[in-house]
Amino acid sequence: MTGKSDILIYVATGDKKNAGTDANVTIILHDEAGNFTEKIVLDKFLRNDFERGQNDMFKVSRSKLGSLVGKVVKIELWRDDAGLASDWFVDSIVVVHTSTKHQSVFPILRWIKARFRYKIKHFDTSLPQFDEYLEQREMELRDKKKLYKFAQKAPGMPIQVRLGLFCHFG
Ligand SMILES: [Ca+2]
Ligand SMILES: [Ca+2]
Repeated sequence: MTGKSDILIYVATGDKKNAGTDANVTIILHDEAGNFTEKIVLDKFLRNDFERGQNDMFKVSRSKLGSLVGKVVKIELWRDDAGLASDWFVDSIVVVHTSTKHQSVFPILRWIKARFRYKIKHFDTSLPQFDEYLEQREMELRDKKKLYKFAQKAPGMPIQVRLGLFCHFG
């Protein structure tokens, strides 16, 4: 238990083409006892958040923490499709309790689609056969298949380049 304290959320957007977004991003934090926060909209006044290669920090006040008391072990994350090229590649999200300095690191390393609620566990270490987020995994698999079909049709591309397309979804 870490008690009630302010929380800082650090969001690192990937440093690759079109990684940045102007979409509206919302997050819910869960602790190990199953408590969770309100919906927290990640938006810093007068700042262009979530640009390519950028690290954005958001302070969450105690009033928004809902029932959350312990260490954050799971996050739910989603976005809308506001703005041009709203596709968003997230490298990582780190949640820090300001009182204890406890950090929870969530490596994301994937494209976040519009209006899908991603559930990501601390270090996302679950094995595929025990994955409780089957829908999410299936969606990512479908994307890979689509991409594979596209890659097969792309004429004159060396095989290494075609396989390289998969890296985004790794
Ligand atoms: Ca983008
Ligand atoms: Ca932006």
